[in-house]
Amino acid sequence: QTKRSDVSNSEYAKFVSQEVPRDEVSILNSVFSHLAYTFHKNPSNTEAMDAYNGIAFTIRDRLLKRLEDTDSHFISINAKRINYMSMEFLIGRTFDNAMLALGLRKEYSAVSNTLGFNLEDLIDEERDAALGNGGLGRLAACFVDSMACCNYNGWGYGLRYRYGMFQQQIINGYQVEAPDCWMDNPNPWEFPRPEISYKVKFYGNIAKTPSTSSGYTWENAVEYDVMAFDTPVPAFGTKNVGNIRLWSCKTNDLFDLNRFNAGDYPGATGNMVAADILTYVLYPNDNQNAGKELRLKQEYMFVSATIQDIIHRFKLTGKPWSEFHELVAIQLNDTHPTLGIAELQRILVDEEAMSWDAAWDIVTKSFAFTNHTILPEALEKWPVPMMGKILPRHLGIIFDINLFFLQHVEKSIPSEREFLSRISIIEESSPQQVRMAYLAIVGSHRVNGVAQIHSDIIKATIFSEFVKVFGSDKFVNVTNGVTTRRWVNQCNPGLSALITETVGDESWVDDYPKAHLLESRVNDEDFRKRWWDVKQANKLRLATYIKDTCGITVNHDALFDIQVKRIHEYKRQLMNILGVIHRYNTLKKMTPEQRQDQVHRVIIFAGKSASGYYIAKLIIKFINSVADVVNNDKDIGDVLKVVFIPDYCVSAAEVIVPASDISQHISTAGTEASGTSNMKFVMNGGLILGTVDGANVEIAEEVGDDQIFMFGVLAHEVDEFRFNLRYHPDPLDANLQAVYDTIKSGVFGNPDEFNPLVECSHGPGDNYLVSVDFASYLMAQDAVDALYKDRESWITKSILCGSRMGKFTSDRSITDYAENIWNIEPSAVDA
Ligand code: B1N
Repeated sequence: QTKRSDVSNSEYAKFVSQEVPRDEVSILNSVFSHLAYTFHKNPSNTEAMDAYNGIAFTIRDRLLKRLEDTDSHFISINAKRINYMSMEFLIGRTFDNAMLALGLRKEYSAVSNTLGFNLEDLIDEERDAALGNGGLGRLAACFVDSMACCNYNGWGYGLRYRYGMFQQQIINGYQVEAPDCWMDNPNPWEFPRPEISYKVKFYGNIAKTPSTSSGYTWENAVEYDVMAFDTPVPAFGTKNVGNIRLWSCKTNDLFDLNRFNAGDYPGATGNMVAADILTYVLYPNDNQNAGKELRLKQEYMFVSATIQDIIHRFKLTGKPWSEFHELVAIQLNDTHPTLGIAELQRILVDEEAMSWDAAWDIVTKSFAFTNHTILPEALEKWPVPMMGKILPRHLGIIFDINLFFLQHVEKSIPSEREFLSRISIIEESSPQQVRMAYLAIVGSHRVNGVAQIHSDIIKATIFSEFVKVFGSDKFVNVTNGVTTRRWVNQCNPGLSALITETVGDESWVDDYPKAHLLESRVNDEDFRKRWWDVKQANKLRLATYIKDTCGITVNHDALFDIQVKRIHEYKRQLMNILGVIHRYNTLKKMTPEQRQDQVHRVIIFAGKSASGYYIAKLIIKFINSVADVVNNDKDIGDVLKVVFIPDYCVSAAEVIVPASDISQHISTAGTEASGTSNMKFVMNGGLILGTVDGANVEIAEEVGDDQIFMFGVLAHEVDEFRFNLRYHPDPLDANLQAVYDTIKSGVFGNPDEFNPLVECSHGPGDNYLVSVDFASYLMAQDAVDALYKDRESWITKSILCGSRMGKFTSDRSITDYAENIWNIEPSAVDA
C-alpha cells in the first residue's frame, strides 16, 4: 500500500485547474526556467539544442495539462475507449506539430528569436521518433492524431524501442545500416510512468489444478516487470490530447549482486540484458515476416502489458464484465498484436474465474482486426513448438479456440476434411504452424482491409473461406487516410496559406473536404500563378536538401518525378530505373538541340530496404550506379538527373512530398494494399503516375480519371500473365531489350552484379510483371512529358487534384472505424 497525502481541495488542486498561460511573456519566462533549472544552462552557454529543449519543455507542460484534462473528462463520462494496438508508431518529429496544434507557433517563433535562434533551425534539432517501418506505422501515428482531433477517446499502445528504424547510409552506392540512437538526447515528449507496470511471463509449464475455473495454471515462468511511457499526441482545434502508451522492461532488480561480488560480471547482468533486449530494436521488415523468436517475445510482452492495462482501467469503472465491450474496443493493427486475443481469454478463464463461453463472448465483441497485405511472405505464422516453449498456456488456449471454431463450422456448414484443414488456425505442416491472421479473424467481430480494392481482394482470395463461415458482413472496408495537420498544414506552409485564404479561415485543417473550395479559383490567373509559385518554392527547398544530403545540384525548374517508399520488388522501383535507362538511351541518340527541347527531369528515389533483403539492396546499388553515369554525362547535363536521397524518414518526407510534380505508385496490380503517400502527394498538388492498385483507384475516382496517369495490367489479370511468362512467354519488348543491352555493355559497372535484376524483370523470374507493364509504363511517362510542356493544363490538373482530396483525411478513416466498427461517439473536453 503506497502512502498518499490528501491534497484534494488544497492549493495544489487550485493550481492544476488553472489554464497554463499562453502569452509570449509567460512562455518566455517558462523557457528561461526550464533552461536554468531543468537543463542547467545559462545565457552564455545556451546552444541550439538547449534552446530547442528549453522551449520544447514548455510545450510539454502545456500538453501534459491537456492530457490530464482529457483523461479525467473521459473517465468522468465513462466513455468507451479505443485501444489501437500497433507494434509500430512512425511518429517523426513532434515540436512543430505541437506548436501548430496549440495555436502558439507565432508566440514560439518570437520566443526563439528572443533567445537568438531561428525557429526553423530549432525544429531541425529534433530527432525523428522512428518506431515504425513505413506505411503501417505511419498510419498508426496518423490515426492517433485523428482520434484526438476528432475528440474520440483513443489511445495507441506500442513498444518503446531503444533503436528505431535504422539509419541508412549510402556508401559506394550500397545501403549500410547504422543504429538509430534516438534516445541519446532528452525526449521532451515522453513521460515515464513507473507507477504503471505489469508482470509479463514467459516459458514455464502448464499444470492442472482445481484452484482455477479453467483447471489450468501457468507455472515456473520467467517474469519481467514491464513499465509504461506515455507520449501525448497534440491535437489541432480542440483541447483534447491523445496518448501513445509504449512499454519497456524494468531491469534494475534483475541485477545479481551475488554473482557480481563473485566476479561473474556477465552472469550478474545476464537477466538484465535478457529483459532489456526485448525492446532493443524494431524489426526492420516491411511486408515481410522474419519469424524470429525474439520478435514473438516482443509481441507477447506488448500484448500482455496492454491487455492488463486495459483490464486495470476497466476495473476502475466498477462495471460488470458483461459491459466490457461497451467500454473497450481493441483494434489490431495487422496480426502483430493478435496474441492479445489469447491473452484476454487466458486472463478471463484462468484468473477471473469466467466460463470459456462467457469469456469468448467478451473477447470477440471487443476485438477487431485490420489486414494490411496479401503478400504471402508477410503473413505471420509461428511454429507450434516455438510458441509452446515460450507461451505454453497460450498455445493450449489457441488449440482450444481452434477446436471450438472447427466444431462450429462442422455443425453449421457440412464440410469435408479438406475445407476444415484449409481454415484451421493450425497449419498441418511439419512443424505445425499457428496462422495468426486466422486467429485474428476468428477472435474479432470485424475484419477490414485498407482500400476498397484490397478489401474486395481479401474477401475473394486469402480469406474467402472465412466469408463462407462468418458471412460477408463481418468483412468491411475502411480506406486509409492521412492527417492533414502534418501532411498539408505543417509540411507545406505556402499551400496552407492559399487554402486558408480561399476558405476564409483555418477550419479546413480539421475539416479537409473544405479544400474543395480551391476549385472555384481554378480560372483565377493570380491564384494559378501563386499555386505554381508555391510548388516552385517547395522544389527549391527540396533542391537545397538534395544538395546538402547528396551533393548533387539539381535545377528546380525541371519536372520533379519522385518515388519514395520502402524498397520492395512489388513496388517496382526496378521498373522506374529501367525506364530511366530507356530515357537516357533515347536522349543519347538525340542531337544537342533536340535534347534541350525535351522536358528536363529530376528523378528522385528514396527508401530503405530490409537488412536481409538481397534483391532490394541490389536495386539501391543499381539506382546509384545508373545515377552516377547519368549525372556525370556531359551530353545530358541538366536534361536528366537521378538522385537517391539517403535515410528516407518522416522528416525527409515532409520536405520531399510538397515538391513533387509527379510521383510514382506503380506496384503490380493487387499487391499494394492501399499506399498512403499517394494521398499526401496529391493533397500537395502533385499529380500521380500509378497502376490500378490500392488507394490509387479511389484517388482516381475522386479527382477524375483525366487528372491521373494510370497504366498497366489489372489485378484480375495478374495470375494469367504470370502463368504466360512461365509457360508461353511473349517476345521481349524491344525497348526493354535495349535497356538490358545497355546494362550488359557494362556502362553502369559489372553487368554480372546486376544480372539478378535482369533475371527478375522478365521471363519466368518476373514475378511482379515488370516486362509485362513496361511498354504501357513508358507510354504513360510520355504522356506526363507532353502534359508538362503545356503548363496551363498542368496547373489546372494540379489544382483540381489538390482540391478533391477531402476523402483521404484520416479523420474520415477514423470516423468510419468509429461508426462501423467501434460504435463510439466523440466528446470534447471543453464541451
Ligand atoms: O500498410 C499500409 C498500406 O498503405 C500499404 O499498402 C501496406 O503495404 C502497408 C509486416 C507490414 N502492409 N503490411 C505491412 C509492415 C511491417 C511488418 O512487420 C507487414 N505494411 C503494410 C497502411 O495500411
